[in-house]
Amino acid sequence: MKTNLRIYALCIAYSVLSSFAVSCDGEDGINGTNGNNGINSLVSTQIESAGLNCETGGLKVNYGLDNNNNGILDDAEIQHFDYVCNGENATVDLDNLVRLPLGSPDMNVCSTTAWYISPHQSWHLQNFNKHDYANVKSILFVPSLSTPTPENIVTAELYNITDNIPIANTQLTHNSANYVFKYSENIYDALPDHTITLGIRLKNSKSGGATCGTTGTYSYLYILRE
Ligand SMILES: [Ca+2]
Repeated sequence: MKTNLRIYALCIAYSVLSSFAVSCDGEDGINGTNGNNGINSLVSTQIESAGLNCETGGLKVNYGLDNNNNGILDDAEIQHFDYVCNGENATVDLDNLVRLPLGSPDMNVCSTTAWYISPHQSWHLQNFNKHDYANVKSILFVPSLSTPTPENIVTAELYNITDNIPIANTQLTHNSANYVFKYSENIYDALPDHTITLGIRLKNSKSGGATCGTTGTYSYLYILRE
């Protein structure tokens, strides 16, 4: 049994190192009969966009056992994961990070599940054009979010006020009273080529009572340059 476990552990280690799925057969039993086949260990990878986990993007590598033997590492089978980030050893070069303020000061949306966006100009980012910035590697939507009602989920979305449409792939959620920064994926391609005014819109998952979602004092558009 210990030998089987050692072989099995070696199989997992091998599969992790090689990034391939491998089949780990059990060792022959004492009486010459084959042991039970082990469960395949699988590795899957997915692209990780630039953000909180990888400043400049990279890969998310998932590890686990194929418990239902379908040859696929299903979500429920993922036992642990690592991030392999591009330029992992590089330090963040703040000289190449432009932080444009959005939604400052705070916006407080209470007792409504409908989208709300502030009508005030000072809560918006005026005259933004992504082509005004040279050597852009990625652009991230980084709102600060909080909700004091634990069962409520607040959703923030970056909104193109000029054209009256949301920016794709920018919905971010939070359900704690702690103010935290949330990071979108790279939205460079989702931003239009012309000059626009951008704002944050908010909604709650629950209505009534003291249900509120709010942005913090600072929310940003991050522009990361080469
Ligand atoms: Ca499976």
